Amino acid sequence: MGYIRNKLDILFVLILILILAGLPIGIKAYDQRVWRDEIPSAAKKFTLTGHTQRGWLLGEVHAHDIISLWNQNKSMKRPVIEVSKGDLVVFKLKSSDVVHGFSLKDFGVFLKEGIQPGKVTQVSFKADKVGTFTFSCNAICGENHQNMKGTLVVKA
Ligand SMILES: [Cu+2]
Repeated sequence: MGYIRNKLDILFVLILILILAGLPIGIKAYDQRVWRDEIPSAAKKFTLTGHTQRGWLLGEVHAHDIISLWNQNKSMKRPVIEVSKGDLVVFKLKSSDVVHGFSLKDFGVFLKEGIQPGKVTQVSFKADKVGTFTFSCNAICGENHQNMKGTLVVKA
């Protein structure tokens, strides 16, 4: 009987190892599938990181960047993003400090919930009209909140 028990124990451990090893692989596969389903590869993707002193920063911002950003002059940046008419545009929105918001009313984008630090909020829309449009932060985030803006240019 003791012999069978040991065999069952080994089996149990093997199953446990399989689950532990398989879980991350499964999660990764699931993420990739969701990602692929949601965003066609032809979409124009941009990452915007909100910063209370510097406004919208194009791209990822890392911890060491934030420290140097605080030490630089406090002028707000206003990024300009260019796309073409008909593009599917995806913004990955992040925050480097406090809760920010995002609004691009010309394309019906208006976040009701804020962009939490450490999380990614994604918005997408079809750039179906030509022109120059302004996006902004729609969550009161500090003294420079009103200046936290950027420009989207949709070319013909
Ligand atoms: Cu903000």
